Amino acid sequence: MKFFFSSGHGACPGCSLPIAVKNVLYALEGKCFVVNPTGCLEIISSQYDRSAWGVPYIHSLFENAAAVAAGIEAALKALKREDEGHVVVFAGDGATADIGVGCLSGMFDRNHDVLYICLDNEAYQNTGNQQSGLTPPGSNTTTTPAGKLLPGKVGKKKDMVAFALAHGVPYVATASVAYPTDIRRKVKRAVEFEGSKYIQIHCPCVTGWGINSNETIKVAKLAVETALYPIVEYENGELVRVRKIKERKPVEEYLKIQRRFRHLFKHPKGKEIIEELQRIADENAKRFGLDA
Ligand SMILES: Cc1ncc(C[n+]2csc(CCOP(=O)(O)OP(=O)(O)O)c2C)c(N)n1
Ligand SMILES: [Mg+2]
Repeated sequence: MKFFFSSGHGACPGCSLPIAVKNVLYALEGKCFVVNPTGCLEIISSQYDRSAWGVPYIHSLFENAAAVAAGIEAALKALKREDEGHVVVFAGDGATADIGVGCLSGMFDRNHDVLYICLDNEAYQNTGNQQSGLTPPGSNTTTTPAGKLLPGKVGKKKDMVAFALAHGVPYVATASVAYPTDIRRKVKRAVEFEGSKYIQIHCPCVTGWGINSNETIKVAKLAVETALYPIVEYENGELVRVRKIKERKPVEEYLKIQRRFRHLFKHPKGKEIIEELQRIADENAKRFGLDA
């Protein structure tokens, strides 16, 4: 395997981000221009004076990755250099669903030929686990601290797949670091589409989620096997494929091995939130036909 993202970067042991990035770059055979807003990935890979990137790379502001990518794509077209590679964004969930969402909407609306990858570790992890729009209900973060006042995050995980579909994005999918061959297949499929493509990859965070560094993949698998993180694929607005679940597991199995959810098993509101999460999983299973 040729490496487009080298070892020796600064990720925590067990971090899932390099797994996602390496598989995306591998699927593109390194033929791409990477845009990366501020976040963990940028910090672990591009600190002056060293870089883990074996492909052209630009660090954007937190909020404007989609605009920078759109500009690069337009420039490549104007220069008739679009054959040189795909424009790819790797952005965190905070950059995608909250702070960069305006630029992302503009990029989708203009349907720029850009592959936008959201690395969904379900909080602002680089700054120490603050809630984002993609943090799930009940999660303990520094801005939703579980205690007397709060049972962790109150509210929903934003549906960014629906957001992309509402913009008419031609290719939209979710994936997980637990299934790297699926990531590679989806990336290859995505770039067959002209226009914007959105892939949201579930990326467990060892420190923010409070898991053992050798349990990244186990936790990622459980998110899928409980139906809390449905793996879906849309082409031209139509659901074309889902990852079926052989024996769906109760959400407690996923929650109990993560420190961010530990309070739910003793907090007065915990039972209610676990039930809500189970309801979300059941609805996902029904809506996408996940049960095999
Ligand atoms: C405009 C702006 N606001 C806040 C920050 C501080 N900041 C840097 S990285 C980061 C968190 C990034 O979260 P996310 O996009 O989810 O990526 P992750 O680090 O979790 O991979 C924050 C809040 C910043 N750099 N710029
Ligand atoms: Mg994040």
